Amino acid sequence: MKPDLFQAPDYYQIDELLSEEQKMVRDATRDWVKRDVSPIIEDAAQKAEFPKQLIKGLAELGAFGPYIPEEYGGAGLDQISYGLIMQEIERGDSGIRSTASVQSSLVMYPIMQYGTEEQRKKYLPKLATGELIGCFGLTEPDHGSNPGGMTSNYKDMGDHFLLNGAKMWISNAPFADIAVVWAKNEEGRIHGLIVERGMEGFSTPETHNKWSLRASATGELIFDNVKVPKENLLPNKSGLGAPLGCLDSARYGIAWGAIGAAMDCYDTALRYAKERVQFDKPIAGTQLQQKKLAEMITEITKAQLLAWRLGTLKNENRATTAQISMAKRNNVDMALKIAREARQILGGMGITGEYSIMRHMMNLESVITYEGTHDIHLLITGQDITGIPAFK
Ligand code: TGC
Ligand code: FAD
Repeated sequence: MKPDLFQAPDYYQIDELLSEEQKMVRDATRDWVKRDVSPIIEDAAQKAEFPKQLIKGLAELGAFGPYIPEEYGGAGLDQISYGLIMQEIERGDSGIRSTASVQSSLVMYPIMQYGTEEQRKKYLPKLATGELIGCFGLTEPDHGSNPGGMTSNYKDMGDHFLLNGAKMWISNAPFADIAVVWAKNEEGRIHGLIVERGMEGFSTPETHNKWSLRASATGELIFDNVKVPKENLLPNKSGLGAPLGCLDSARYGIAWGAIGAAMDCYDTALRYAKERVQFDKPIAGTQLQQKKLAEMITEITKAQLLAWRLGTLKNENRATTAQISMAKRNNVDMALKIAREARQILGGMGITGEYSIMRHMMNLESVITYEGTHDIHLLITGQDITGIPAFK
């Protein structure tokens, strides 16, 4: 892979909107990605292996629980810092950002928000240092966009719960130490349970042959009469709103993360277009390539402003589910379109692993599908503006 010469575009001086702390956190993550992720990520993706050696660095950056209070091992940062960390990590690779998103927003967040003080103290500090890695089991083979229809279930056996069912498409599942699993009780009410690797009847087979997110491990969670201790139930929220609340936090991070992937594609294509000579002049001097590059920087700038404003609302606890959903949909769609255009600017070179663009493009096909598909997010906005749900 070519050396990482990334220079971040900032067409509207958005840096001026950031605090010193936010810029410091962003720059530390940017340096780490350049030093530790860029040199190894293409090889990891080609081999379809999650690079576990990055876990320590992610933890040291504060990427595991950026906004979790320091007393539980988190970094105690604000929401814009969290977003900037996700942006920089996804500039390196969406799969690595996935690991950080899942750990922070889908594992630490529910334990923090819905767990007991004992659960917080037991799990959060170890998740923050990467000593424990978690995964989040919501999607099932027959219930993806409609998680409320889930059939995973648990029964009260007196001194423990008995869990049965299956989850699929679970990021980090093959090597996670714990899983936050959503299942229905005997009344059909959804609750979160912490399932630990090693519990009898719990297995996590890996999903192979992915053309996307190859540097992230994906798998199933199978529960065959798993005895879950009663103290592993997350007691403080139940119903579909509990997992959906976690998704708000993760989707917010993805809205920023996608900007990172788009910035990397744009920056690579701009540099290539200025260097690549055809018909005796750089292709950057042709009207067609300039149109592509001009549209890219315009869309990136709009996405940056959207994310920054959303982060400001989130810091004030005012961001709604529908606002977060719009930013996730818009920014991922933007990034995927930019990746496709950028790949064309590189001609044949665009399909090789010499450059990051094709990897970003393939990754973004998952990002536009997980945490709610593009269509589902259109319907969330549709419901918000009309008051009429069109899911069913
Ligand atoms: P609906 O009737 O709208 O809501 C059910 C209940 O939940 C409440 N609620 C919320 N509560 C808290 N926070 C939120 N954001 C909430 N949104 C809704 C709601 O008030 C209601 O409460 P109650 O008391 O009335 O019961 O639910 P619905 O069944 O109609 O579904 C709505 C829909 C389709 C939008 C939702 O199901 C959805 O978002 N589907 C998409 C599924 C999805 O995003 N799955 C993601 C799986 S995790 C993942 O992909 C991780 S990838 C990680 C990585 O690698 O980065
Ligand atoms: P489906 O729900 O079957 O949708 C298929 C198509 O139908 C889509 O185009 C969808 O938009 C459309 N559709 C569905 N309903 C409607 C409707 N009402 N109106 C119009 N169109 C509709 N899940 C987890 O729980 N944890 C994870 O860690 C996790 N990680 C993932 C990692 C990867 C790499 C991938 C690919 C997925 C992951 N997921 C995870 C699952 C992901 O959230 C689901 O794939 C996603 O929610 C869509 O569900 P589905 O794949 O079953 O598609």
